[in-house]
Amino acid sequence: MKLSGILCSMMMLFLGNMNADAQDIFAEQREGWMQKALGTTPELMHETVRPVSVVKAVKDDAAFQGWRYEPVQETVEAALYERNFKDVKEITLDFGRHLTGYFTFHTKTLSRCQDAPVRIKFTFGELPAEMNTPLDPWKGSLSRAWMQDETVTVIEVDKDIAIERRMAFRYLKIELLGASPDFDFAIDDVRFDAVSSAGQVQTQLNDDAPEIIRQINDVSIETLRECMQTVFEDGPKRDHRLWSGDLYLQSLANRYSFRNFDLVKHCLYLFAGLSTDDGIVISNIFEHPVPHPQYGSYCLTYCLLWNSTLLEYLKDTNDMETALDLWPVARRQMEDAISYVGADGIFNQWARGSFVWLFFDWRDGLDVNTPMQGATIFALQQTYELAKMLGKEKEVASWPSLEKKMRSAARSRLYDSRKGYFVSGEERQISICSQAWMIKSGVLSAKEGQRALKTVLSLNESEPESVKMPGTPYGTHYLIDAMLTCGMETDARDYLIDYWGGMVRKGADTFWEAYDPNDDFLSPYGFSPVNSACHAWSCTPVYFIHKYPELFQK
Ligand code: RAM
Repeated sequence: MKLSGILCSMMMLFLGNMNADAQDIFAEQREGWMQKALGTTPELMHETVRPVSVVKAVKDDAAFQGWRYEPVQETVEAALYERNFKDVKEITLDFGRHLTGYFTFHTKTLSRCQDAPVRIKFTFGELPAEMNTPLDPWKGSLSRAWMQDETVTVIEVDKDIAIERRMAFRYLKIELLGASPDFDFAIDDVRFDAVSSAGQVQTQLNDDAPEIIRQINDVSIETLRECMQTVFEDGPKRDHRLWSGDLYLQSLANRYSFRNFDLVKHCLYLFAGLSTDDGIVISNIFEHPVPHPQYGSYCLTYCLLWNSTLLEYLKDTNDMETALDLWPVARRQMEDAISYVGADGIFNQWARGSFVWLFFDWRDGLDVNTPMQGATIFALQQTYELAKMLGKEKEVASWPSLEKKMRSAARSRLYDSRKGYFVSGEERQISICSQAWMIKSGVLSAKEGQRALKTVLSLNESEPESVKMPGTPYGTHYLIDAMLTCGMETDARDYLIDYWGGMVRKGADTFWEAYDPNDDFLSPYGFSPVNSACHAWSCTPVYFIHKYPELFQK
């Protein structure tokens, strides 16, 4: 049996264990999908990278999260490789850019003879503050183990030692925890095997593109490159896995950068192969030890974005064979969403009596009822468009009238026509998210959309407490998208430059998972060091900049 066959059988065992009695609606297709997923696993490209400088941490209130690094004069050779590490004790190296991969170092005896092991602590980090904030006692709501500090006991010097765990970082702190008084040694030949499947960028900016746009474009590309591993990962530091909502945005950014559509295909097939017995695409997937979903992570917004990813993939590649093969999965996601829509044409999160996760942004307290009405309408349009491209519209003939009904229900039940914006939930919450998804789904005309966004954004200026703004580049992506959809081109450009450019000005060389210009320490997980500073869903400026060259590149 080939390796892929063995993996496939192991995977079937995993899935089989999940729900032994349920009937698997995709039983006949599943193995074929999984084979196609495994058959499109990309090769990683390797590059050996060495540190470019020694740096010292500076506490600075003006710097992002209060810390920055300054290079010191001495070279890495002089400061580390040629010096007794018992004198060095602690050093921080800058590798010059964000890297993902595997670390190796060498130690050498300088005098006398090793008579005891040596203990060294290595701390890898993406951001200066992450490197300089005490981690313990741990305050985060996610695992402490995401932090990249490792202690190595060197039993034998004069050898290469590799740290097995994959790291994502720019800075590396090395500290001596214990050594013998009876011999001297140095750490030398510190190196990093950087990996990515992205390859070469296939697009270029106009020569006269403004400098800030060039910088934002470059940082977007670096972010995506680092997240392109054997799947489109959400973040190489955290969570190391494939999320379908992130995949949608990555596939758009990929179109205008690496154009690596095989990786999109690989990911689409993984989701299909690992769907539940009743055909639901699970929100996220781990690759190791064998591909498996995060069981139970049912996020309907992400199921629907899988459909949009398939549609975009088809438009990018004309690969009808794949799209036809995966069409039943797309139809199933849509049918599942439709089961939440009441006779009144309103999406009801509790229609089935059990919890369904509807993710739009990590902003605390965001009401998702109205955004979900918009997202469902948008998904109906997108999945119907896919059906038409595949000649399958007869199978879904009832969708256009449902879409119409949902649009008019949205207007009559959720829109405050006097104030000119959408509200959400019993508390009539005002959010960017509600306006963005109602504009994306075409429920508001361009003129109405402009009024809604302008009113809500100006409310945010005068009474910030009354408006839920996105707290991540993910939610902000849909705001820019909505602005462009309803003809607010200049606002979209200014907002993008202000928001993503704000990260660049604060030193980002990859874009961050969470960002609020007014709160450097915002974290969905209760502690900012565990945020991912190179995050897939933040890479979409490259998409906007290239899709609208007249607007962004002049
Ligand atoms: C986090 C990750 C990921 C996102 C989910 C919803 O765990 O940041 O990117 O898609 O949340």
